[in-house]
Amino acid sequence: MAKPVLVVGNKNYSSWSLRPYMALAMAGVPFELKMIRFGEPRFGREIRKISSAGLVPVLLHKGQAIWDSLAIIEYAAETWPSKGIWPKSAKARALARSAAAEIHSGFRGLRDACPMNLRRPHRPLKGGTPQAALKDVARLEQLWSDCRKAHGRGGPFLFGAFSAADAMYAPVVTRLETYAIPVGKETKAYMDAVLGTEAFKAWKADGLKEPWIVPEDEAD
Ligand SMILES: N[C@@H](CCC(=O)N[C@@H](CS)C(=O)NCC(=O)O)C(=O)O
Repeated sequence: MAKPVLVVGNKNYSSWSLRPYMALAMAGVPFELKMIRFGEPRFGREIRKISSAGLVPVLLHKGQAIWDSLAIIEYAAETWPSKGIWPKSAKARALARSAAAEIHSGFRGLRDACPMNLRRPHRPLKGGTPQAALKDVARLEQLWSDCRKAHGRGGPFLFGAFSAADAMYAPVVTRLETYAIPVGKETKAYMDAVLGTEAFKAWKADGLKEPWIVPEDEAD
């Protein structure tokens, strides 16, 4: 059967693309990647040929286009149930889904001030980290600690083994590192676990080779 194709944007910048990539790659689902570059007219034309939403990521599978990072992850969890994309226990799964939904629709303060930009030198924003972003970081640390306390035994990730919740938070982890935002020891250990995965390292290595600059995602 043909492998699914995950259509993504520039690896250096596309935080939404990184999420389903991490979920599929860490679960061991075989898939191909196709990249459509931001910032040129071809992007709009190409992406609209496969999805009327006009945004990446999109998963192409069995003649269908599934768009939106969280919808792709849910589709993958249903399509490859043995891969353990969500945690096994119903209690952990409910918390993981809440955490995933929270990042999907929230944390605007941090996301707006600190766009994902893997090649940016690791240093704080010149004007300092805005209050709204710091408030989001405090919430992140609380949430991650709650998940780890309740379900983190057996591995370094939010629910022990890597799950969709970690995939959804992977771009935020990169932002904490890139913008040198101070965090506690527990948070740092979690960040190291995500940044140390082979899947993330491979994505980042490709991202660092990309020569293209997207000015709106370059924050000083
Ligand atoms: N909520 C969507 C957001 C997708 C999104 O905003 N994608 C951005 C890239 S990270 C995009 O395609 N931008 C291109 C554009 O706006 O033209 C998801 O979860 O997939």
